[in-house]
Order: sequence, then C-alpha cells, then structure tokens
Amino acid sequence: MAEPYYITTAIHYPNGKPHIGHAYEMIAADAIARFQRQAGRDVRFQTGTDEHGLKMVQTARDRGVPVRDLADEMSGYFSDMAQRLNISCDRFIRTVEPEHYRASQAIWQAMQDAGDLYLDRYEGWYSVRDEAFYEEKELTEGAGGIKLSPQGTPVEWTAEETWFFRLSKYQQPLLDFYAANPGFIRPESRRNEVLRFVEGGLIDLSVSRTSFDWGVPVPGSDGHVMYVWVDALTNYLTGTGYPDGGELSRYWPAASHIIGKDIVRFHAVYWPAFLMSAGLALPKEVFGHGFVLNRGEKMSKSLGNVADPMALADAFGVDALRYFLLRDIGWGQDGSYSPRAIAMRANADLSNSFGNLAQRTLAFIAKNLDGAMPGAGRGDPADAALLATVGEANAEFVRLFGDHGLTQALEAWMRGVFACNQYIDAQAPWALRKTDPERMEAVLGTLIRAIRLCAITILPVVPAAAGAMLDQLGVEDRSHAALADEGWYAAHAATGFRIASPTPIFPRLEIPEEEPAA
Ligand code: ME8
Repeated sequence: MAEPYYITTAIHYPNGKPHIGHAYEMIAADAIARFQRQAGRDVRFQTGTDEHGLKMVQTARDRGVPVRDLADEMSGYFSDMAQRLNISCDRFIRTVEPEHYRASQAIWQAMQDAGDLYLDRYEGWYSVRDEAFYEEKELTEGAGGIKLSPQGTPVEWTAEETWFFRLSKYQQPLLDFYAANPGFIRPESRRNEVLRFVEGGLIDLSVSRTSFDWGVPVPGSDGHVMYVWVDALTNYLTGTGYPDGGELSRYWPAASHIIGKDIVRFHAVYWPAFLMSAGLALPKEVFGHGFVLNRGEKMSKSLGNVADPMALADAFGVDALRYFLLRDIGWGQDGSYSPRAIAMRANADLSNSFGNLAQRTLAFIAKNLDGAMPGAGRGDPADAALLATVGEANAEFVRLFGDHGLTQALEAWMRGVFACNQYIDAQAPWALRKTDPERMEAVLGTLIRAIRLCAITILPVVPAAAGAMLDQLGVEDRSHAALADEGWYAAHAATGFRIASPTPIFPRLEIPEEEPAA
C-alpha cells in the first residue's frame, strides 16, 4: 500500500477576490502534491475557503449583501482560480458545508469532554482583520495613537461572555512535542518564533462569540458561535471524514499543512493543542511560507493593493506564472514579483533554454528522420557525460524538492537544461546531418533521453507544458521511478513511435516595461 500523504493549504477568507498570495500558496502546495504523487504516495490534497467570522460579517454589511451570498460569490472566485491555475486538489472545502459543522461540533464536544472548555468573561483586544485576539504586551502604537497588532492591523477592545479553551494547560505538552518533533514547524526561523512565544507562557484562549451569529453554533450553548479559527482549523479533519471515520480517515494525521508565515501561531500552537485535547493525532508538519510582496509591500485585500493572479495567468500563461513564483520567491522567504520579472524569468529558463532545446531537437527529428526515433548511431563519451550530468541534476531536484528546497531544486534542474544546451551547441547535429549522419543519430537519441528526464522532473511545477512535451515524445510513465528506467529508449523506439512536427511549448513572452514607481 502506498503511504498516505495528506497536504493542505490554508483555507482562504473569501471577503474579496483572491490575490497573488493565495495563488502562490495553492501553486506551491499543488507542486508538492504532484511531486508526491510522482514519488508514488497516496496523495490527498485539500484547499478551500474559510467563510465564517466577523470579517465576513462586516464586509457583507459594507456591501449591503447577505453574508451567505457574499460567501457563495467570493468562494466561487477561489474555486475558479484553483481550476485556472491547474491546482490538482482532491477537494475544495467550504466551511459552510453541513459536514463541516458536524466535524467542528464533534471536536468541540471532545474538547469539552476533556474538561478543557469553560465559560467566562472575555475582555481584551481583537483584530477583525486577523480574526485574532492579542495580549496587551504584543501591541504597538500606530499613527494617532491607535493600537496595532503584531501584524500591523488595528485592534479593538471587546468584552463579552465566551467559552475559553485551557490553552495554558498545553504549554508544557506543546514544548515537549516540539522537542520530540524538530521537523514539526518549518522553516527553522518560524520554529524559533513559535518556541519563543510558547516559552513566554500561554493564556487560555477565548473560543466563542456572542455578538454575531455567522459561525458554527456551539453545541448546547445558545447564542454562542465558535471563534472562527476553531472551525477553520477543523476543516483539515472534515476533509478526512471526521468524526465518522471511513475511507478517508487514512489521511489523518496530515503530512503537511502549507500556510503563510502570519498564521503559523494558529497552526503550530492552537491547532496541536486542540488536537491533543480531543485525543487526536497531530499533523506531521506545518510549513510557514513567506509573503509575495508588491514592490516590497505586503499585499492584502484589506489594503487594496492586490494583484489579480488571473490577469497574470492570462498575460503570461499559467505555467510561466507557476514557474516564476517557485523559482524567484525563495520557498520559506518573502519575495517580490512584477510582471516584468515574470516574463524575464519565463523567457530565460522556459522559452529560451528548455523550450528551445526541445523545439530544436524535435523539429529536427520530425523533419530529417521523418519523426522516427534516432538509431544508436556512433556513440561518444560526451553522450554518457551529458546523461550523467542531467541525471545528477534531476536527482538533486528530487532530493531538494522533497525536503522543501523548492527554489534550489529548480536551480538544480536548470543545470541539467543548461548542460543539454551546451551539448547541442557543441555537437551541432544540424551540421552532422551531412558530414556524419551516424554521429548525428547518437546525438539526437541522447537529447531525446535527456529531454524526457528533464520534462518528467519539472512536471509538478509546469504540469501543462511539461505534460505536452512528454505527449510529443510519447512518454507514458511520468513517475520518479521512470527516471531510473534505462531501458525506456530502446523499448520506445521498438514500438515504432514517431515524433510529429512539434508546436512550441513555451511561447516567448513580450517583456513589459517596468512600471513607474508609485
Ligand atoms: O489567514 N503572500 O486566510 P487569508 C503569500 N482564513 N501568502 C499570503 C499573502 C501574500 N501576500 N497574503 C496571504 C486566513 N497569504 C485564514 C486561514 S487556515 C485554517 C485559515 C496567505 O485569506 C496567508 O498566509 O487571510 C494564508 O496562509 C493564506 O494566504 C490565506 O490567507
């Protein structure tokens, strides 16, 4: 049986249309999901929308629409985006689903049965934008004396009777858990932040609200809805059939929660504490990625400086956008994007290097060999040397990508592509056609082998384009195991497969002018 691998993104607030940060998170998680499928794991991949909470209520009020209508409309934009960006999720979850209410009420009940919930009066600071409670000592003062959260969002004083979760009780169990599971919070910098926060002491957490009703009702407590983060985090369990069990329950605990750095505390502190309380297994890993910045500034729906990922996909193509985000924004760090940077990166690596390599080789074979797979010809040590270099580069990709080195993995992959381009220029098969056709066959055969390896390797990042390239080559098995299949070429040639005249896979993009500084 293949090892289950459950990967999730955060579920996104649909209080506005998705921005490039949301696209980034979905794309990265999708690439990892695809990679794990190639590695032979039994992957389950979930994304979705987080539709309750005060922020949704306030946005709906401002727009003068019922909150459910707002949620339905906006959630649709997120699922459309997932489709457009080729996100291979098995489930797009919405927290308004009845099944999710049941799961949230079940975990609540389990925490209550554990004696971890009690009623008390809450008085403290709340940020609607973050949907988070903060302690006085965490706040800073902004312009005009307004108090700001550590995320820089305004906080307001709230006072109401609420349910509390005994978070304080879990301080030591959490610290013990982090110590025993050093890979639980990644990257290292986020782990250190969390350790400092928990070591500083945990106070009990307010987990219900009475001032509005847009949320999951607290079982047996009229007038209370769950604090949005309780229900939001539970989406990961809902997706595995909790509390009923069943076939999907094999996916719990999750292998990886992919989330942004601003919500690490919820995933690495509150979530494992809730799960411990409910007697459930803890996820294996929480990865806090960095932020996509627009000219060095944070983007958010509330700030209104968002980039529309759909427009970028239309302008440059989905695969160019996917490749850029994973290649140019160091995985785990913040990074900036601009339309110009996307086009430059896509042209340099995809069109001019990889695409051009494949196009030149396949078109030449289609034209001069009538598409037949080149024969063995006359080999040369340069051929084996190229295949060794490409093999190592791709093996390095697999090693790095499997351990969250996404950006470095792409650099390693490019080294293989670069070696192919050097080889094709040095061997110049077009010249050999007249002078040494036997040698030409060996060169072209070597290139086909190398291109196949590079295309299989890069498939999780640019699935449509690399998939089309593998179609042109007639490659069926696209798994990691296929990378080690030395017999593929001979077996494929023996089928009589012919390469058709190829259409370019990575169009060269027009480079936009740099936009003037704002
Ligand atoms: O936090 N760059 O939802 P959200 C990269 N509903 N990632 C970004 C980003 C940016 N500029 N802006 C946001 C929520 N993100 C909750 C999550 S999970 C149980 C509930 C990331 O719509 C952000 O870090 O505000 C988060 O991981 C995700 O997008 C959704 O953010």
